[in-house]
Amino acid sequence: MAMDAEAAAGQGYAALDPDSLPRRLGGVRAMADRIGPPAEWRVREVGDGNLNLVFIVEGPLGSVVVKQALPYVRLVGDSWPLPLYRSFFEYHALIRQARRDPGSVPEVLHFDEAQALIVMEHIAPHVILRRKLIAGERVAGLGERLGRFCARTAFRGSELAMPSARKKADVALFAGNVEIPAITEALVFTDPYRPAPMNRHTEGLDPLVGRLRGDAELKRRAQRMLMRFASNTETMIHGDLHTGSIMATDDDLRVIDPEFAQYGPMGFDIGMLVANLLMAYFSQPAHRAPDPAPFQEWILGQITAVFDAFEDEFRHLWRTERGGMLYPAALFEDQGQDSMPACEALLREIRTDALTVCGIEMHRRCLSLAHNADFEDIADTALRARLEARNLAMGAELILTAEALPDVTALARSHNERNPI
Ligand code: SR1
Ligand code: MG
Repeated sequence: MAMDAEAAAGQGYAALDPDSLPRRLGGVRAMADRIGPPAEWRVREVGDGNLNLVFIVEGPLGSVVVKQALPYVRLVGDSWPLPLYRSFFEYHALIRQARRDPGSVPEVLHFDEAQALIVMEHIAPHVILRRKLIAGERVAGLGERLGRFCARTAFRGSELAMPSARKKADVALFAGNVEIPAITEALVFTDPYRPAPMNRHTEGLDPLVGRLRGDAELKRRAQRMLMRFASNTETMIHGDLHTGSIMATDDDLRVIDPEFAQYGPMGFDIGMLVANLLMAYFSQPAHRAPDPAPFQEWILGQITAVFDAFEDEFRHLWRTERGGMLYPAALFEDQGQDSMPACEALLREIRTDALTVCGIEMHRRCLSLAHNADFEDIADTALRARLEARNLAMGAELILTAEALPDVTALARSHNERNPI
């Protein structure tokens, strides 16, 4: 069981800094073995996320990353306390993801629960995918690799594949992660649709924001999705799979930062991922002028690949690894019946959830607390508002039409031509 922040404080939790790190972690065998003697370590703090400290530690033999949770939200400050135990869940999520999709996440070298820190493989020369997309850099096989990751983690973390007792024990373990999902429950699903204290949006968007908040059907659907997010434990989800949670080179990638992991709906991760690819798409006119179209089309191709790879891999796992209590062969193949229509029906439900989550994530990144650099880096606020408005309008259409499974890329092209403000 994860210890809470107070218990950890009782065991001497203290935030690291570049000076104290070699002294305090010098005795960690896994680090010295990997990078060499502590006396020769060089330490840089590189965290630019919303929550944690992240250090790159280099020695004569190599480098590692040390990620340490802070007892508050870094983005906001110590007025918003946050349990250190998120590091425990990140550790448990990383080792599960490594089993369910080998090679997809950094290798964990050491975990210290009381210090809320994980020492892991330094993924280099990879950079944060969001930065590559803003810079117009392609990643070969991006959508296919991420679609497969989502399918493997979704399928193998569910009772389609896992023994029921083990899955239920895991659900119980992750149910201890309360405050972190609460961030998503508020910032993602609820705050965009009300004037919450920490919200902000670009000047010029008021009329559109008013229309979204005035749409009771839209809010009903967002709340229905929240109910499924909070109570449907289909599989272990990453929980925060945006383009800042992926590190990439031109032909390789790793998924990082699963501290928001919980058991939840299978469509959640692909929905959030596709939303962030769409925000990269809609922001391109500001980053790639005068001709954003070629890179925008490449992004849309990756979105198609995410869905295709997810569904192809899911079908493959359905045929080859369906050993859990759900949809057993005893009910289908053993009685001479094809189970693939059941698989296709499930995939349609997953896609409906994904499209709904996608629309909600497109809203929260422009209206709630944590915005995306894709739009935030646009200094011209009139241009930013115009591009964010396209994104907001498409998000609303996705939420309202998800059950009809609209063609995401056609919808994106169409909204890219409109000016809703
Ligand atoms: C207060 S945390 C804000 C956001 O940062 C994380 O990466 C999650 O996306 C969260 O919603
Ligand atoms: Mg993160």
